[in-house]
Amino acid sequence: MKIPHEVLKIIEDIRTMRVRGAGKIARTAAKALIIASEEYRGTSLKEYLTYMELIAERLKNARPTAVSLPNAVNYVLSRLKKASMEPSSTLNKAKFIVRESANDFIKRSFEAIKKIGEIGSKRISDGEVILTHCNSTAALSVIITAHHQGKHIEVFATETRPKFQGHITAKILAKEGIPITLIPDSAVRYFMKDIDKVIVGADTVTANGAVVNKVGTSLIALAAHEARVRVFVAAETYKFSPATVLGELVMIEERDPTEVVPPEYLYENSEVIVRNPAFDVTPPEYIDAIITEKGIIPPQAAILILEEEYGWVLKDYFIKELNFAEES
Ligand code: RUB
Repeated sequence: MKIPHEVLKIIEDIRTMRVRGAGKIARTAAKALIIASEEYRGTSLKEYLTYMELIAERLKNARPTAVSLPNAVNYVLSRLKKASMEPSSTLNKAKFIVRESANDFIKRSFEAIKKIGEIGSKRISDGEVILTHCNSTAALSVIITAHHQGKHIEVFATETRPKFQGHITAKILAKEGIPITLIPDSAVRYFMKDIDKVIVGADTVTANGAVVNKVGTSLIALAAHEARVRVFVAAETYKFSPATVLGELVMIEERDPTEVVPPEYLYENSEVIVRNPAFDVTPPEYIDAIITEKGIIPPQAAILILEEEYGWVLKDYFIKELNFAEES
């Protein structure tokens, strides 16, 4: 079965980071499922389901760390599978379910970001200086909402090597009229004395409340902890990872070394190993609160969000594990 060109392009855009940021990756994957579904030209529901599962797998493997990606894909696929098990199911109905649930995911995602802005901005006081890392739509929603409420805030943004997503953040905030200072990542501890709060986004939140976000986040949290500066994470509930409830680890993406040094450097210094992890893990002890669209929670309460949002998925996991244990 052929994967449509447009869907292959989306997978490539996610892999090469033309589409980036956990939320946008998730929404784009949902959109790709709609395109794939509409492009299916066959007449067999069974074949269509196999085709959609193949596309879902390819999308999920485009980048490994942000759980928002498999969560978005599973949101659509689980609804598709459930509907297609009904005796009255048809290919047209199945296509309708994909379109409806993918659009529903995208709509909920935007609503969550807005709500996070409303909830999180209440934690920002007039006159505060905020530090942010990388480029997170959820974290920016908090900052920009506080600014729109008339609070006079100032922001420090890290450059975020090696891909410089901090430059995007600085540009967005400057356009909003928020005083913004761009600093090298390595200057975070130097400036921490001037910071009132750290606000970052998340790619994945684990069951024990650890936050996986752009590499460097854990160092910032460490410096903030030392200076008694509070650390807030803005994360929609689809960034919580159900698999981690069973102890599954989050895979940290390592990208090409040529994002860190030019190819000539690698060629001329073949004995030098250059590594480029894209994310790191901040333990819950270094996080004061996670701002979700459902409210603000201490990181240790991540499991409650997982139970509420993914209880049914977890039940499936547990049944599979139980069957496996009985069989072996
Ligand atoms: C982006 C990054 C962001 C989170 C949250 O990494 O780490 O902080 O994805 O972003 P990359 P958002 O640039 O490698 O994708 O709040 O926009 O979902």
